[in-house]
Amino acid sequence: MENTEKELFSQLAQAVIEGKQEITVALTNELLTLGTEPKRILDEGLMPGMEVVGIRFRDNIIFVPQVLISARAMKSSLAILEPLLSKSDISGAGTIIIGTVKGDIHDIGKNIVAMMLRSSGFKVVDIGIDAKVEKFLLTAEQEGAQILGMSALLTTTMGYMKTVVTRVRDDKLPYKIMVGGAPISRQFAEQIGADGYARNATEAVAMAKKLMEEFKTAS
Ligand code: B1M
Repeated sequence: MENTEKELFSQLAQAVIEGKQEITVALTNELLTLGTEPKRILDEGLMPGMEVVGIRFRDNIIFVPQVLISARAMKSSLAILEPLLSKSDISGAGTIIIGTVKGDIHDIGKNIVAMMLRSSGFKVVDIGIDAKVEKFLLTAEQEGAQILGMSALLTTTMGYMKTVVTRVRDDKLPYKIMVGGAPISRQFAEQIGADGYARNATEAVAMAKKLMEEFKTAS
């Protein structure tokens, strides 16, 4: 059983690398039928596959069209896992607005973070990609949110996070701000004045819980 799982994880990673959507879906369903936890399918099959895609893209072995095909395959599997990972949108844990910042269209990591936050009982309002400061603030006000979560994957877009932080502080808004994404570091988060940084979706859940406590204490 363990061997079968291991083999299927490796086939799933390979299917993402090759952008084979139907195989990705079939392997995801096969693992679920075996009783594999959805989070393990994500961590041990899909993510290692996308990691290889990133390395090959960086090294000019593959190009944007291939990356898009891999992203599409990964997303089709995430669509199956999402309802299993996400409990409910209506909960008392608090409300988080999440988006990929202006100029940036990468959303796979953000979607995973949103999914994991939902599975931990938060209400998550996803404002999508290329999100401007006005969108973050308007949605936060409409939803009565406590936390703003920003994702960026490009060194050219990460700077926009500071625009949002500055606006929140200048307008004396109460929101706690959490940032993440491949080029983001704890040091960068501190430098721009964000309240928290998370390296991955698991850390994002822990950080959101911490910030929610801080919000309650401050208000
Ligand atoms: Co893009 N791309 N891309 N790309 N792409 C990167 C980011 C790059 C590092 C690739 C490389 O060169 N190795 C590089 C950036 C270089 C840099 O800035 N220094 C790059 C580039 C250059 C570009 C374009 C400029 C390419 C071009 O057009 N010439 C272009 C930019 C478009 C734009 O945004 N304006 C572009 C386009 C694309 C695609 C559209 C083809 C596609 C995106 C599809 C999609 O998202 N719908 C794509 C992809 C897929 C990638 C790579 C290969 C994979 C990203 C990914 O999905 N990773 C990426 C290489 C890489 O990152 N290694 C790359 C998997 C995902 C699960 O991880 O997003 O890191 P990640 O999320 C993690 C953590 O970061 C964290 O938790 C997540 C789960 O563990 N996290 C948070 C993320 N957000 C968080 C928020 C939080 C907390 C934690 O709190 C709120």
